[in-house]
Formats: sequence, structure tokens, C-alpha cells
Amino acid sequence: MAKPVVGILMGSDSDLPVMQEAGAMLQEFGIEYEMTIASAHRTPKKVLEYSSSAEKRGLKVIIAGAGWAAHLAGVVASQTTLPVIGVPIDSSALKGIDALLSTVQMPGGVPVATMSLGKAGAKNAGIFAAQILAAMDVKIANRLKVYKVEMEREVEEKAKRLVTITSMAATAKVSAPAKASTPARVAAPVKVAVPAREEEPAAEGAPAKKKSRRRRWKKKPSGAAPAQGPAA
Ligand code: C2R
Repeated sequence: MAKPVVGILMGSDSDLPVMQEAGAMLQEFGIEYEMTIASAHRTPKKVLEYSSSAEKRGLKVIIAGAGWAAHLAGVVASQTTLPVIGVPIDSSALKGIDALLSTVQMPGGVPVATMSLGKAGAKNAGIFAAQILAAMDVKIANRLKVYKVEMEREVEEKAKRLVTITSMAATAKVSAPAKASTPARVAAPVKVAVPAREEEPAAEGAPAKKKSRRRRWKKKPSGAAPAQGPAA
């Protein structure tokens, strides 16, 4: 089993539902990762030890997610020259604006690449980590290209469905104005009209075509379960 190249840290176990989005993306791109809980406030020694030993242990990127006064990513960044990606989590009464500002407003000299709030930010953190690794790994670069093509195709399919729905609604209105306004008349034909999934065009230099964007490149890395970093 390959060693993890991405470390995912979170300030509390309550952040897991958000931070597992980052792990899901790394898994999709076939990237080994480890995941643990560490808090700059509650377990500062663990955070210092984890981040100062990360490079030696083979990590290439660290993702740090925290809510409230989120100092975790900044403290990690203070201890390593590895790229640190921060995910502000919307868990507080301030709905994450506190975490966003604490994570993004780093003083000059100690960068944290701050993502958007919450699950979308965690997902983007996984993709962004893959993009950093892609500079050194052509397989990951190709998987990212396929991911983009599939995402584009999915949006186009949704757009086609929307055209079908609106044109059917318009037709129904003209032929039977009295009944056409009921939602059932508009919703019913949609199932029939959903276009079959097409094969996506392969990205230039991309690997073999995939059936679904959810397909995994590799089995779940063992690092997803227990903590692999140094003990607190
Ligand atoms: P609990 O749910 O455990 O009370 O934590 C966590 O990320 C979590 O969102 C509440 C919130 O506190 C955050 N936390 C931080 C840090 N450690 C924990 N912001 C830190 O070191 O920055």
C-alpha cells in the first residue's frame, strides 16, 4: 500500500461530515491520504508535531478544516513549507464567517490557500490538492481532465432536460390551457424526455473513458480510518 501524500486535519470530530468531502475527492482521483483530528487550541503539541514532521513523513499537501475561531490551518502553515489548504467550516452561530476570516486573513509570509465555506470548500480542497500533485504526476493530471469533461457533460445534460421541460410546459399550455397549469401535467412527461447518457468525449491525453464521475480510481485508502499522524 502506498504511503499517504495528503494529510487531512480537522479541529473536532464534529467537522467530519464536512471534511469527508475532501477525502471523497482524493479517493476519486486515486490519491492516498490520512485523516486525523488535531486542534491548535485543544491539542497544540499534536498540531506542532504533525505539521513539523509532515514533509519527512512523505506528505506533499496538508488540508486543514476548522470552524469558529479557526486557527488550525494558520498554525499548521507556520510549521511547514508544504502547501496548506484551509477549509473554513460553517459550524458556529456566525455561520462560518468567523472561520472564513480566521483562515483567509493570514499575515504576509504564511500563506493558507483558503477554500469556500463548508462542504463545497472541503470538496474543492480535495480537488485543489489533486491539482497541486498533478504538477508532478501525469496520471492525476489526466484524471483531473476527465473530471472536468464529465462535469461539463453533466451540466449540459441538465440544460437539455430543462429545455425539454420548458418546451413541454409551453406545448401543454397551448393545447390544453386549463389543465396545463397543473404541476402533474408538466412533471409527468419529463421522465420520458430524459435523454440517455452519452459517452463523454475523452480529454486530450486522458485515460480510458469512464462511465460515471463517481467511479473510484483506487480502493479506499487505509489512512481514511485511523489517525496516522503522531500521537497527541
Ligand atoms: P466542537 O464541536 O468539538 O465543540 O468544536 C472545530 O473545528 C469545530 O468546528 C467546535 C469547533 O471548534 C473548532 N476548532 C478550531 C480549532 N480547534 C477546534 N477552530 C483550532 O485549532 O483552530
